[in-house]
Amino acid sequence: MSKTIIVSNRLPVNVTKENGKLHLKGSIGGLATGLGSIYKQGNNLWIGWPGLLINQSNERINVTEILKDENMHPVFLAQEEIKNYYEGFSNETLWPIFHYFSQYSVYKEIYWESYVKVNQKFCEEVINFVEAGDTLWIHDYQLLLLPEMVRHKLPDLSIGFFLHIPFPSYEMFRLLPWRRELLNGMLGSDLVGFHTYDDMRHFLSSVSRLAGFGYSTGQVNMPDRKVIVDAFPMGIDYKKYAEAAASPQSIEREARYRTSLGDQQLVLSIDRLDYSKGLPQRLMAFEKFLHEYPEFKEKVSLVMLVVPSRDRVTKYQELKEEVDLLVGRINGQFGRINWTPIHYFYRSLPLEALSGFYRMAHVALVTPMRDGMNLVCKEFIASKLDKKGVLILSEMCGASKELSEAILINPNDINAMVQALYKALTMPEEEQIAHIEVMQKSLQRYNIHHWVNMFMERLEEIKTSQKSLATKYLDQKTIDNVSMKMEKAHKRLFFLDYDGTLIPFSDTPEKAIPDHELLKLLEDLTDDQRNQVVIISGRDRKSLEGWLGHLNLDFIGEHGVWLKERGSNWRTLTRLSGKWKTEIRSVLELYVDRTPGSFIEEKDYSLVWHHRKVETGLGELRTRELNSHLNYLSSSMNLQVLEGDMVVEIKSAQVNKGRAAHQWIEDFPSDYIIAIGDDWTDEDTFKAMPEDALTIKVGSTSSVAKYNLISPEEVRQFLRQLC
Ligand code: GDG
Repeated sequence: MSKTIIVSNRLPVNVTKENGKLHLKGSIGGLATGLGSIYKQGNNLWIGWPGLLINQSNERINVTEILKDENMHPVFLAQEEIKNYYEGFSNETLWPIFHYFSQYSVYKEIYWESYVKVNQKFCEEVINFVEAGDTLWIHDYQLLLLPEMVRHKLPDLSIGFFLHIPFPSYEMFRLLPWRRELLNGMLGSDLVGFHTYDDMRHFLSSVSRLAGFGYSTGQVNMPDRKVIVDAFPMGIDYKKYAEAAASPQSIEREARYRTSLGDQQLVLSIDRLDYSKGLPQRLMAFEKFLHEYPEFKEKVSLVMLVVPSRDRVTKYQELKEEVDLLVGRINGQFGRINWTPIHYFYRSLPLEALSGFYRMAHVALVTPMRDGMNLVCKEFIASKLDKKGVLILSEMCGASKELSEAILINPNDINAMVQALYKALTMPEEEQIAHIEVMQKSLQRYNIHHWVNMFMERLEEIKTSQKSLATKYLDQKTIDNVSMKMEKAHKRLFFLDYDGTLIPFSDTPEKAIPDHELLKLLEDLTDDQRNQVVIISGRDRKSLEGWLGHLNLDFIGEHGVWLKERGSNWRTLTRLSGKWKTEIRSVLELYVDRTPGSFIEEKDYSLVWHHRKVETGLGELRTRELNSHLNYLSSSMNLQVLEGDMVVEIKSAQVNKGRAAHQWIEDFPSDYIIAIGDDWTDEDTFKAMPEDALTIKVGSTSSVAKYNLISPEEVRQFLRQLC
């Protein structure tokens, strides 16, 4: 039976050591709850670091045994790996860049080397457990290289990846010395998920600019497969927080806090200690608020819970000092015997305490500078059983895209935060209820279970479509079959497209010169007198003849305008006029002027605008403009506008490859036909083929062709076998 394996840096439990004895403590995190429905079932598994340095082999065996009963498997890290891979590359290199704090990012070769090594270590553990048909779901920035490493070993495995932190814009991401390796690592997945559309957009932009793979509608086109990229905003375990808020323990906690605090209004702030959370700015805003609205003195307090985190990293130690100083300054400045403006806790609290705070707070002040999603704000909303309360939320966190009923602020704008605090603390109850109600409905629906289901279903969908593609994949059995048919045929006809079929694409059209291997292959293929090989291409006559004219080939050039049998001259099927070119060329010139790097290629009966070397994004933009520009002109002039791979081609509507191929078949009867092409212009060729012809699409997109091969290399291998 196939299984699902979850992989993350940390396991959803904490292994602790007290008085020399090992203990297991379940994690309360949302991810653990959400994925609990998966990893706890059957022989499913969660692989990760248990969060503790364990060196002794007997202890390692012990931990492995304990975890086995919980469907978990540990990856043990050495001290130096914790330092360089985890604290180093993950938290001092990736974390700051991904949260737009590039000035804090440290680029050290030793960190990188350890990151690669530990990802490999994870890969080995995964490989030990994974079997054909399994599904792998990898989590977060500590394991960006893992998808590709596993893919390398198990090419057919279904691999999903989810990034919990923001994916930065290209301008940030490109700063990383190992940017390409990281992207390629992620692209080992079948599905890459982010919290928001913006993260997804940024990722795709980096992929196209740095890794050189094109994309369309959330799909990266790799040479051998497709990678789906999508947004899956993570939800919380809504029921758990609503139930916790209703529990006697939380109610009792609230009552206890209330007695100590009196009837002040409470503003709540809960985060891990992290510079991405905007703690100093938040404190400054509260300070300014007390200055500007002195009537709130003694009437409002800020409860600030800061959970210790990464305290061995210098930047975090500095931040801790800054927060301590600010809290001290504000309390010293405004505090009275009977009133403390800020109640500051630097520790972690149990869920019922957290829930008591959520219940009691009038306002939640969630103002990160950057945050992938932020779950605290969602938990606050779910805990508001009476629907009274106000959420002030930073625009810079993923949750702001869903919770538009909150008061949204820019965390760099201290004045906006001051005004937001005033608005929140004076908001009429009906308005509070109306806002909370809308947000609760949405959070109830888009909860953690929904998130898990959406991701897994999408991954399953991709797997199914890959399978159906695999059934069209030209496998060895079919090739043997084809060879037998070929053997019986006295006359065989080949229609072979050139660019993207026999040769990979290159920067400029003139660089796609046939290499020695290809020339030899075509020579061998045509050596057999029974084979007639027609190169059917959009290329002009001159290029085709110049590159391949010395071989025993036939040609259909310019998408079917020109035909040439071996030993004869070029001929056309119809009398065509090229008069239209003057007018269209002047339109294209305009686009060349406006688009550096683009150029026009002129063929006898068509014009092509190339934008392969144009800045990413600009080429696509100009293509859309050009298309709408040509729309009107082309219909009145009976022209066809073809959008190809980084090109727009304009040609007479009277010609296409299908028409020419059809004519060829009539003129040269044969017993067996093979047609291979990659482009959508080749679809016309496929359609023109008789029922018993073998049609092959190069690439993994849908086609009327009967079979698929993935790349020009595979086409060559196939033809070589036929030779
Ligand atoms: C990543 C991304 C993304 C906090 N203090 C205590 C405590 N917590 C719990 C909260 C909440 C969780 O920790 C914090 O969740 P966040 O979403 O804010 O952040 P992370 O989990 O650090 O980080 C983030 C998330 O992944 C999910 O994809 O949202 O953007 O950075 O659940 O309640 N829980 C208890 N005591 C505490 O003192 N019990």
